[in-house]
Amino acid sequence: MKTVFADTQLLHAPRHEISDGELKPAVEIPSRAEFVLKAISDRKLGEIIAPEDFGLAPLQKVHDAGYLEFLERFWEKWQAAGRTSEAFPFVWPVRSLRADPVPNHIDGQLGRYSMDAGTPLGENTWLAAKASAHTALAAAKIVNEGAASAFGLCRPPGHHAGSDFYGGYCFLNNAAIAAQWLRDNGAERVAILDVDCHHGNGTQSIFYDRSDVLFLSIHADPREEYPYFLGHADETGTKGGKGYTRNWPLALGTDWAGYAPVLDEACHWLKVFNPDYLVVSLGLDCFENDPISGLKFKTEDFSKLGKRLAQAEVPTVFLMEGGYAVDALGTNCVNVLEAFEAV
Ligand code: OKP
Ligand code: ZN
Repeated sequence: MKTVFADTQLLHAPRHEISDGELKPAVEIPSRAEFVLKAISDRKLGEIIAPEDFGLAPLQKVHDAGYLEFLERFWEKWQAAGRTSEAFPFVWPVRSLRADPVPNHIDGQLGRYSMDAGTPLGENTWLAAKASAHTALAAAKIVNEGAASAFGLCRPPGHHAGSDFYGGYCFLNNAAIAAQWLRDNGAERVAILDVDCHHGNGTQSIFYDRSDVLFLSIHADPREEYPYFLGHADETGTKGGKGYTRNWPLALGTDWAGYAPVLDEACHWLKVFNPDYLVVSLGLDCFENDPISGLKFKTEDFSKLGKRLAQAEVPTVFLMEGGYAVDALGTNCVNVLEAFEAV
């Protein structure tokens, strides 16, 4: 299986995040990608290639123009305001407050275009996020050209980012951008299966009223786990998209034995939908030793996941999302990909 990765993705190197009432060391860090790259070459998964430049058009099909401009201009405005460190928002247009007009002040813009204070935005975030999206697009293109699968080593991740907001370490929704690009390049139906431990709220919201992109997500119950405000079982789509979103919130502590039947159910709906392509939002944070998540996969369970996904027999684009147990990240990731190819 080919892997796509751009060195530019390493330039987003956050120092801290706001967590547990403290400024703690950031966990979504460049070494995540480096550990995965090492496992890919150690285990000879296949060639690692850099993405071509897809420009902004495929990003603009998913994201709000004002939001993209905010990301692109952020650092310049931040510096003009005399700030030198990475940024965190601290005020949001919740309920009774107005999201529009978009404020002129950079502190107002940070709140208008974000969902949490746990996602540092820095000097090179835009460049790295854009490269991560281009990595997703290049992986989609490989599969669109006839390969059975490809892996986009996306980092920063994407599934929490909505059309006009960032959060959960995500800035551009790589999976949504790839799915939309496949739709625009010949596919009639694209399915997205999100197996990250956290609900992919951004991806869900982008496709919530559409029937051409199926969104399936298995994750820790949002009553107990980030992102807390989306991902419940009764969210199934709206308008023409009714029935084209499905969520399986799981109890904290769920292991492979509890997960496997749910995955079978998701694969059943995948089969019913009969997509041209499958995009897997591949979070590796269901791992039992992950520092920030509540599910209990063992290392060998990631191989079972890869094997089960292969049985769907759909051309598949894997895009990395979360996973923060860095020393095990490469092994767990390649376990999925290698088992998928072995079927
Ligand atoms: C992103 B992805 C823990 C803070 C957790 C947010 C988690 C974002 C997960 N004290 N902050 O889905 O892996
Ligand atoms: Zn996650």
